[in-house]
Amino acid sequence: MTANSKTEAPLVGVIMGSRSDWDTMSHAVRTLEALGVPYEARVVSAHRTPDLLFDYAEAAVGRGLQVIIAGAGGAAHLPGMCAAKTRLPVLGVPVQSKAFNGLDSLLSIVQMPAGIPVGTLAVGVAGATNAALLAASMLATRDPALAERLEAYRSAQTSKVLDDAPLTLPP
Ligand code: RP5
Repeated sequence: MTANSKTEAPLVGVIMGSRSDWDTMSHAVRTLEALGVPYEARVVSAHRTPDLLFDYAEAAVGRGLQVIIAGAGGAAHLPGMCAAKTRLPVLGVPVQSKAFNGLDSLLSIVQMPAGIPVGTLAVGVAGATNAALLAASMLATRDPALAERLEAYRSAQTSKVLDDAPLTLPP
């Protein structure tokens, strides 16, 4: 791994509505670290800190961010409101909620009106992981070294599946 995802200027902003989203969103960060993608991670709430959200989204381009990953649960307005305030691609991660298992989060994020897109991922850990992989894919179109690391990551994943012992019936 040549890139240092912790010390270089962040290219991906990972934001989440609450600290309670970290169990899910940490998987996005873990994946960005595995790929050597510089990132920052912050709690920014659409409802509880709306002015901070607007400031963050408005400053994102000028600060050099290239993709924003936004995770939230329940009435999950964070990704959509963030997308409304920046031209950067916003990837939305629906966090699994207690009340409706994340269906509320998913519908809040995916049903954007035409004109302001949010790339919506799966509910929960799979969505957080894939948001990071998608962000890396976007950045890799202009970063050959990252493209190589991404291909190595995918090859390792393929090998792991192929190398797993064959399934056998329990005794
Ligand atoms: C949303 O409300 C957050 O994204 C979180 O998923 C949910 C619950 O937040 P807490 O009450 O746990 O802080 O804004």
